[in-house]
Amino acid sequence: MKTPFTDADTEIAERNGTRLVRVTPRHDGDHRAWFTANAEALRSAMYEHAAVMVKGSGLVEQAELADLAEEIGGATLEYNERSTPRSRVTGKVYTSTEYPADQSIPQHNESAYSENWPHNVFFFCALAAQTGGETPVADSGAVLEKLPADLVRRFEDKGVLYTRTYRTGMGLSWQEGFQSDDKGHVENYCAEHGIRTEWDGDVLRTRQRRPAVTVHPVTGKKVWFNQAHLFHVEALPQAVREGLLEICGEDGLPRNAYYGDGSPIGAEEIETIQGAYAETTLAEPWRTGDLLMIDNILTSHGRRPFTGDRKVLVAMTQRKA
Ligand SMILES: O=C(O)CCC(=O)C(=O)O
Repeated sequence: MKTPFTDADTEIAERNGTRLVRVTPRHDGDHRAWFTANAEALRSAMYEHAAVMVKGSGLVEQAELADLAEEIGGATLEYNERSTPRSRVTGKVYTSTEYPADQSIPQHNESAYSENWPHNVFFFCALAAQTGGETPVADSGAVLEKLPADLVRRFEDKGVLYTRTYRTGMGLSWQEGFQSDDKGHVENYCAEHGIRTEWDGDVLRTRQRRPAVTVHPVTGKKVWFNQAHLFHVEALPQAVREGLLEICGEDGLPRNAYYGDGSPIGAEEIETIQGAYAETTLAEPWRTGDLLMIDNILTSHGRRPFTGDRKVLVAMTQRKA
């Protein structure tokens, strides 16, 4: 470990290029003092290993998650330009994505479809599920290395075109997606962020082109950083996919992804990407009170299905200058 932790036991879990550092603090009850003393070590462990889980963090208050995230990461961010349902808990602390317990959430770098993605993501387990419910991580550089060079080259050259149709009752409405009831506000936001818009009454279609691969500004590491495999219609279970295509047509799907020039991404390419994630994903069980922190460029996250009640909160931050 380049920057050693003080008053802590550390172990490193590893799977095919993904590493997660488990840190168990040893202190006399003052968890905030422990975090302050270890802030630099936690930051550098995220650069070195990408994912860090502090077991038994001592956090109890929901608002404290934002304070800790600001101390270790940077300024906390609002969840704007949403693609999944989350609720604000307090300030800039949100629930993690509220999808049904029996579903998995595929690995993704948070908001990689947007220009406004967070640099760090902090997940706090306020209540661990009875079974399952892990938040798996996968190293974005390891995913890139697993992918065939010709596929990476195509994606790198063309980027990804994300298409969305916001309508009430099917996926997110534009009001929820953009957190505003004002079409003018949405238009301005989209114009500022290179998003093309098309209105049909209260239905909004958007198209935005983003890179598929990026380079970490601090470590210089080149990584796979996009959500093509999650937006693509092939990511849906067959029955849902067929139903949606029948009702909305390809142009009206709540979400879809193409190559940046508008040409189709094949189903087998999506399968190859899903396979690279599957090979590199590491799932650490949650215990109530654990805190997972990741560098959002270097590490993707997802969610495993679960039973029982589960509450995971999230705070997203910029990078400390
Ligand atoms: O609930 C979790 O563990 C993570 C869910 C997720 O992928 C997200 O909120 O982006």
